[in-house]
Amino acid sequence: MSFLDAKFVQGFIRMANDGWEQGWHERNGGNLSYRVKPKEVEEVKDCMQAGEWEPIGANVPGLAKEYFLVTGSGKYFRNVIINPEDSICMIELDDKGENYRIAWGLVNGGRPTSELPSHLMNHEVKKNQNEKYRVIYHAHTTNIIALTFVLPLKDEVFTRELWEMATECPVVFPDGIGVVPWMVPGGKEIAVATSELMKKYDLAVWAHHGMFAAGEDFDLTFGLMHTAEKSAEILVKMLSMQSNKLQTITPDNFRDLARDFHVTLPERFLYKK
Ligand code: 2HA
Ligand code: ZN
Repeated sequence: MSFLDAKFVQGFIRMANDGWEQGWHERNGGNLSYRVKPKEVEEVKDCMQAGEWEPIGANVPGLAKEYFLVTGSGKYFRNVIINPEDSICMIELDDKGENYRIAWGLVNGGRPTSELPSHLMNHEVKKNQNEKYRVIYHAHTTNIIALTFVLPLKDEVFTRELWEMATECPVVFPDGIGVVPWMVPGGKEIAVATSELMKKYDLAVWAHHGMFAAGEDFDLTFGLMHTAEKSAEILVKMLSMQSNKLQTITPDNFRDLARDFHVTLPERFLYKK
């Protein structure tokens, strides 16, 4: 089978293009990675080659010898659908989880996403918790970014405010959402901070920058990003109309919802305002 015909590659390309169409990927903004299943690696093994080993910039022994499909550093989400072999690549990790090499793609040169340390450290945390987690997605979600200028940068506040703006939110992300204060992107420090939050949540806000989402497949991960960003859009609209709510979903409403939808909503998010 040709590499681009593989179902996981098609799913990756579609998700990248969906993100572009949402307006979350100006220029080379954002990045996406997928931890490839062994049987999927097998499907495309005839298309692969072995590039030079390069350092990851983080140690991820829990991901040793795994393969990832990732967007390229400096590449545009806008171009993924028309020129995937130039925009994305498949990488293989070494047996220590310290180096990677390119097995397919980036035909005109380049490197995997500048946020590779964050992606891989998040993958390692999620894989340890649940083998089914395979997707890490970083997007420059406009309304979430806007809110990081006006809301306190606290997990409790972002979680509660986003939950209140759309009834589906506490069902879609019952564990809540974490917030990383502003940090220099691309390095190990922000990767460590994000992966710490990923131990508790599937979503992390990067103040004044964007969001990271983790999930089991492309639909769930895109849907999670989309749901949180849509809720942020409603909050931005509401705050633009007037700064106080006339009515809202109350802590007791959330408790009733939790019971009927069989989700556990931590009480620390249901604080009295
Ligand atoms: O340019 O989004 O965080 C890619 C990024 C860096
Ligand atoms: Zn970014």
